[in-house]
Amino acid sequence: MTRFESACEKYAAVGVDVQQAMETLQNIPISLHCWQGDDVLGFDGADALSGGIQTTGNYPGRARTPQELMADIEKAISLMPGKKRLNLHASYAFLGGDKGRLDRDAYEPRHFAPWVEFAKRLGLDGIDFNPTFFGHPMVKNGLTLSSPDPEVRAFWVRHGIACRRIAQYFAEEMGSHSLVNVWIPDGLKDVPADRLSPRIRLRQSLDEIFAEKLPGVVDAVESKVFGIGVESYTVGSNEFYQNYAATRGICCLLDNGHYHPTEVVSDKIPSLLAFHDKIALHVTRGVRWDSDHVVLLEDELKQIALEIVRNDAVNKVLIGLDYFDASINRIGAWVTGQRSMEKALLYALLQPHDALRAMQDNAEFGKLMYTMEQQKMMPLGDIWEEYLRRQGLSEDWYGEIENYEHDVLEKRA
Ligand code: RNT
Ligand code: ZN
Repeated sequence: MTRFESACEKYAAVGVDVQQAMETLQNIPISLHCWQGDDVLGFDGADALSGGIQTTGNYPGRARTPQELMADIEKAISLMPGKKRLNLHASYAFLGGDKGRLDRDAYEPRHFAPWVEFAKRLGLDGIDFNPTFFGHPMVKNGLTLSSPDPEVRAFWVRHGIACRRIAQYFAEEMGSHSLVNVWIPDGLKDVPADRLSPRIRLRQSLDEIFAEKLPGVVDAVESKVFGIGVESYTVGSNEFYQNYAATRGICCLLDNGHYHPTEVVSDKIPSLLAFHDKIALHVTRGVRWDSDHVVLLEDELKQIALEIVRNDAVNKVLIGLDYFDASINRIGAWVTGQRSMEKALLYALLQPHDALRAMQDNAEFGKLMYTMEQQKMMPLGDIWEEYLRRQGLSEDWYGEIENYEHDVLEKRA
């Protein structure tokens, strides 16, 4: 008997169908953030990151052109199991002759045509999109959609509108929805005199951006608790966006690096599922001040996956990754994070949820605790290796990263 067969028996004994779990996992799309490859700079002119987010490190081999970024994404994807989507930012436009001529409020679908071609060639499930409200001179005093300056606000509203149209084009081309996620850096370093007016202006700006009905677009808003240099006040707070999303019938995007340290996204998922038929995630790992470390298979990640799986929400929770590490091989970082998410989902898919729920309902709490602890010692790794093997992959992948570093990245001096 192979290790896999023996593992299947153990899972069968607790009522878990391993084949079914592997099949489900292979069909859960994970949206892959393009910005891990170039330290979130994009290709439309920014030379530094701004807006309270920061990459640290200068590991050699950062992608400097769209072509390099595509090659790196392709390499990363070749080592990732499961179904993948591509998550782009507006700053990754192919501007060609329009560089310096057209600004972000005038980007068009054609500036993203090479990405569509790329995503189709790689057989990706769809393309998600993000307006880029940072790294640009029209961010005035750290503000965009909540600015008191009507010109600043109008510029960024036009950007939001343009981005939703680009996303509609992605949806039509790819035959799959496009999630458009609005995150803005707006906030203040120190104590505000007025916390309400910026929020009223943000509400108004968002209403203008979302006015057009676009059937392929799934709109989302992403809250944050604070950013570097924006410590005292964030306009787009959790309460602001949850109320906004609920009243406008759009989606909340939960980034698990964006909450107070003892708040957990795993508990927010079922709270929102009681009211929303879709939720979006930015899966990341917060470490002290940084909200964007590479995703690892940690307890909270497992809890997030459990809430998705046990609530039958695999089609309701749109999973995207959001982290950026410039201090290690960037492609390896991409793969480690994506595989961690896959492992967490597999862990969650291999649990006897009906039996566990019955124990809770019957108030058999001691037995529930005992059974949940048992799950932690099950032979997950044997199933994972078989899952990889069926997709022509294995756990032994870092050599490929080292070769690519040697053959490609080191030549980008
Ligand atoms: C920033 C947000 C946002 C960005 C990306 C680049 O705190 O998490 O999602 O990380 O849009
Ligand atoms: Zn995020």
